[in-house]
Amino acid sequence: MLYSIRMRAAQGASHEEGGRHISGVERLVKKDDISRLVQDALDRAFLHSRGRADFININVEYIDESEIKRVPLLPITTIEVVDVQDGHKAAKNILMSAGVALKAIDSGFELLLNLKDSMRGAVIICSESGKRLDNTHERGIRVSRMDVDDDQSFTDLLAKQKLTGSHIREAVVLASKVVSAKDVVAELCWSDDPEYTAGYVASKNGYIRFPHLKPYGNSIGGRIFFVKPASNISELIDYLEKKPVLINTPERV
Ligand code: WAQ
Ligand code: MG
Repeated sequence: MLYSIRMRAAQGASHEEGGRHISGVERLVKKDDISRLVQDALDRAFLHSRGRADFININVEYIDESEIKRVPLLPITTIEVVDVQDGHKAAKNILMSAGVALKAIDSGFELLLNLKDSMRGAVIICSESGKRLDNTHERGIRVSRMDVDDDQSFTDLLAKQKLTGSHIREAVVLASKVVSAKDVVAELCWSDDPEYTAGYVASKNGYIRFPHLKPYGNSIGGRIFFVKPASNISELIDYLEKKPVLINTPERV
């Protein structure tokens, strides 16, 4: 039996009342793990580098096993870049090779670089025209109800590539769900944690990370989902927010 745990923390007011987004958690876990992971989520909300959380919303919800979809974990590659400028250039090239038009790449970067503060969710953009297609304004789409099928084999797989920490774990899980949606062409992301400068481009080709997509100390991050023209946006949002998805790590060799 699995349960979805979702946490979102805000400062100044609740998210609904315009509070500043601090942090969030999305997990699918066994019943025995709920109390430990709810505690972890609370600790994260209270100890976050983006600031003090005043409003914490934690939601625990039963998931019907028959609803769960399984999708493969994306393979991970790191492209070494020397600085943010180099990182942006490399990320743009990868987006282009994933099939995103230059116009759309430019509007995705422009949108993220002009944010006044981080949103709590992602923006959907047409991969050809670059037009924003969701109408969630400053809220964004929050991808929820996903996790890895087997924590230990995921940890082992990451350790083999000398990758550790919660940022990458959560990002690879989220990206694996996002690119499993049929209308998604690619995702662009960088962290909103001031000390975390890495970001990635994900597509059906894999999860490609860049150590520098944002200057150190900057707490504005975000996510763009580039989708096919004529995508069914409400169906896509429903899949990303609601569909429970477990990410399968590859068989051990
Ligand atoms: N659904 C949609 N958008 C989200 C979600 C979600 N569940 N969680 C976060 N976001 C958006 C939101 O706008 C955040 O401000 C932004 O993404 C960044 O979120 O080393 O840490 O959780 O390979 O800060 C990527 C590189 C780290 C990891 C990403 O994102 C690596 C990261 P953060
Ligand atoms: Mg963050």
